[in-house]
Amino acid sequence: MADFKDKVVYQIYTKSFMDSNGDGLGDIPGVTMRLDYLKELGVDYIWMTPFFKSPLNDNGYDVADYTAIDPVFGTMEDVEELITQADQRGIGLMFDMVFNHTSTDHVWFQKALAGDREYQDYYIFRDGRPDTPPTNWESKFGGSAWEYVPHLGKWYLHLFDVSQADLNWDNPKVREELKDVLRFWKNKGVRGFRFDVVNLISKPPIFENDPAGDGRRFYTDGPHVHEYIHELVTDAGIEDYVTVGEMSSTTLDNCVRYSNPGEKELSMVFNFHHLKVDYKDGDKWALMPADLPALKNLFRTWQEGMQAGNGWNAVFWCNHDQPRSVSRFGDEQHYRTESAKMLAACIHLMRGTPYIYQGEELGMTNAHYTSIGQYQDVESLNYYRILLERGKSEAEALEILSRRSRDNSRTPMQWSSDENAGFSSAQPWLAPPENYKEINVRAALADGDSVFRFYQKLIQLRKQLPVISGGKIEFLYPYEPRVVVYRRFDETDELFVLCSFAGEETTLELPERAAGKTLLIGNYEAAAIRGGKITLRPYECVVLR
Ligand code: TEU
Repeated sequence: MADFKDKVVYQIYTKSFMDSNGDGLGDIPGVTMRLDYLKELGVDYIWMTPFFKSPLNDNGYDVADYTAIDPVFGTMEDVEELITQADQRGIGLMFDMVFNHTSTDHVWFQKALAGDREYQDYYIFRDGRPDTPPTNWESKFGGSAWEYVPHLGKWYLHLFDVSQADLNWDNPKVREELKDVLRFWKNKGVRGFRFDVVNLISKPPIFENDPAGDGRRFYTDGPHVHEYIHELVTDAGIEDYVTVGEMSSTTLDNCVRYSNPGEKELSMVFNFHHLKVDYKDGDKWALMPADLPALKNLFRTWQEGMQAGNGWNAVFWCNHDQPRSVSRFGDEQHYRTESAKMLAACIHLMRGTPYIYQGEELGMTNAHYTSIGQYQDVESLNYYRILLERGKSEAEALEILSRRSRDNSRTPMQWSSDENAGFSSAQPWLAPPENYKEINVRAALADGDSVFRFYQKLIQLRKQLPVISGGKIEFLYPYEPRVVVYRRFDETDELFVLCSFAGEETTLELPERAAGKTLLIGNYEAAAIRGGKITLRPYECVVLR
């Protein structure tokens, strides 16, 4: 079994990491060019977002051929070279498998459209009239989750974009096809897999309207999901690989099952509940300040719950679908580096495998776009239109996008203060924020106290102290609203982690057992401990040992 508990994964959004051929788009040789940087950071795996053949309506999450490389990103030889070069640096590649749906450009779907009944059963088609979709389910990108095909007299299901048709996992031929995809990449030397929205693959036997919601309660963590994941992993022979499932709107009980080693499903899971504490009434596109007590409670529930069930969390703040964490949960204006470091310590010392999203190790910020023309993301463009239809003004809709758009984390990696942030010799497909002149890799490597150096230390600590990767966790001070406090412990070691999410000083009683312990790592000079109390400065993190 590949060990992953003391490992750290770095996520690369391939389209925005490094452009090697001057077309303004990130590519595979660009990643190979930057491997020494990732080696210096100290990461063990690189998760690359999809670069397979795709029309790129959803930037590669609309796959038209799972075992072919889209020319925009490079060639199969480039992929083989990357795998070799990464391996020489002790870094494993984790590829992103989008198995809930394919692009409607996929040959399977094209055959289905041409009337081939065998391939129609690869997808979820339902006979119907053009004015009545089979259910009232909604796409996660807005609008109906069904699209009518007049010449077939049928609807097909798409939980995401209309160009992303959901696969029929109840069809054993589909499952066999996808096992072959895993075997193909396994034989190429890939050492890990991320499974995109894998908890949506099992649809209910009967499709019915959802009078109270968008239909997700019918297909999320569906009836055969555990059986199908177990079958996929064991038949493809990847039970010993590092695997992570993206679990949309899931439950703790299911995530224990998905990641408990006895189930032989996945190594670990992403859940997103902690990234919805600033969704007003659960609506991503309705703004409200982050509910910090709710955040603390979610951390405690999931960390202690997964521990109790012997499950395993992927711990993260950001990815290619989320706004930048320092802009969302920190204070990028007044305490950017302090809050970036605090956010890092908060999750890197928890029980789980940490994921660093490209640029997070620099404290990169949201895009700060001011016009709709700057946005590219299909979900954001759909919701801009929907927000206007709901009566929001253009200014209100742009304010919401500036806080919630997935483009916030998809701006080019900021390598230097050179033109285009050193990402490309051409105009990048998405504009970097102006702050790339100050926030970039070259500056970070030259600064011994940079956010980058802080991440390096956290990664080193994970390798040095078994209590971090293998110790137990207990959350403390549940009623302290703005400071996350937890204890990590095993038979021989004990850490206390205190992370303030407040923009001003906060003082609290030091945990009794922490008395006499010394500062292991922090983002201010020294911890202000006096008379059994600790005063935390704005966004201060203190780790005592
Ligand atoms: O994301 C699943 C998903 O629901 C995301 O779209 C995200 O949670 C949502 O945008 C938040 O509002 C996966 C991929 O990570 C995402 O990039 C893809 O667009 C999506 O699946 C479809 O493949």
